[in-house]
Amino acid sequence: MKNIIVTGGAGFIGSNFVHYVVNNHPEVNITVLDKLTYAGNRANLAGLPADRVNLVVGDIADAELVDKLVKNADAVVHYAAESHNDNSLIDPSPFIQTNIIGTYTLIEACRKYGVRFHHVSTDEVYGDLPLREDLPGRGEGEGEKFTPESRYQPSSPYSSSKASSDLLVRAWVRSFGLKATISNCSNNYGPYQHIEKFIPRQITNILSGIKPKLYGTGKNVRDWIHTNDHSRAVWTILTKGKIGETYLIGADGEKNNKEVLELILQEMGQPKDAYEMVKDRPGHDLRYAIDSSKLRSELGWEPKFTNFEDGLQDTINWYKDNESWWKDEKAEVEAKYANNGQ
Ligand code: NAD
Ligand code: TDX
Repeated sequence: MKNIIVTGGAGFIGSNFVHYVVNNHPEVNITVLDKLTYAGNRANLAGLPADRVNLVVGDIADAELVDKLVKNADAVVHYAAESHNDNSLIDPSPFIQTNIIGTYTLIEACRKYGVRFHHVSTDEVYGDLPLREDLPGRGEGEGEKFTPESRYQPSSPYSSSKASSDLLVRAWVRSFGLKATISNCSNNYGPYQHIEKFIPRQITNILSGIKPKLYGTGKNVRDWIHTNDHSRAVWTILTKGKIGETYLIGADGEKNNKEVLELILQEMGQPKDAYEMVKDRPGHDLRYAIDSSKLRSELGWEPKFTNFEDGLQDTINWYKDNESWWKDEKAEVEAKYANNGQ
């Protein structure tokens, strides 16, 4: 695998993967295909060697461009997406266009040229799980986590568009022999995450003198994984995964939103209750939890960033040290939320 295309490689997780490959696999050259939407940022690729990383600014739904690039590639690792649930509730249309039509465009080109495809997806395609406190036996039994066999029942326009794209990939594998794998990962955190997302929004709120905003009661649980662990998992699946298989990526990082916010406040020297409760997200998924035993036992992957508090502190430090990366966008992002009562 010498020449790979990374779609969405100027976004949060895609750019982390590009850095990971450049630093760990010197034989690989990367073409990043990214539209540079509000979520894409050239700065995320700064400092990478120009002879190994080439940024093509373009749309994954542009069939002509995609055909030209895929023709000369050994593999496509597909991260590009509209990725924010709250945005999908305001206007679903770009989610349908990029996540569904865009994925369709890529797999058609990969089918034509017999190119290996890895589809990066989310645990949200499986809908949500009951809170552990509401489970019989306090949730210690079976059936408490998502597995690759879990039923698809997405809740939001975002997650249903990702579910649609997963199903297209599965059908292209079965009907056309597309050489594809799929991964469904839990919530990522780390540097370079857009400030519309929960953790960076609250960190940059505190740094801007704005009170953090918690949706609803804060009981909703997310299963956090450091984005570096996600990148290593995707590389493992790309190189060792079995064609046609789905792998779930997670690091046993379940925490409710209130706990996460209190940790951020504590680590930033604020009182534990220095936040506001705001309007809940419509259709807000209750709990996500990943069973990643297939990835661990079959492909030998293990997460390395298992101390959430330490990873969070590093993330806070990164936003403190890189104000110029986020400051210009802060007012606009908060105005959009305020307009929505959040
Ligand atoms: P992001 O919003 O930070 O980045 C998305 C990138 O895709 C941006 O660089 C953007 O410019 C690009 N893009 C958007 N539309 C495009 C188009 N039509 N053509 C080309 N490029 C386009 O998202 P992220 O959080 O880095 O997520 C990346 C992928 O990982 C997504 O597929 C997402 O569903 C998946 N994922 C994310 C998480 C998470 O916690 N953030 C968890 C699991 C899976
Ligand atoms: O201000 C906020 N307050 C708040 O309480 C925001 C922005 C969010 N929340 C809550 C909603 C969620 O329960 O925090 C949790 C995390 O929210 P997001 O960061 O928006 O992530 P989520 O909706 O869980 O989806 C994320 O993980 C799965 C990514 O954005 C998706 O791309 C990925 O597929």
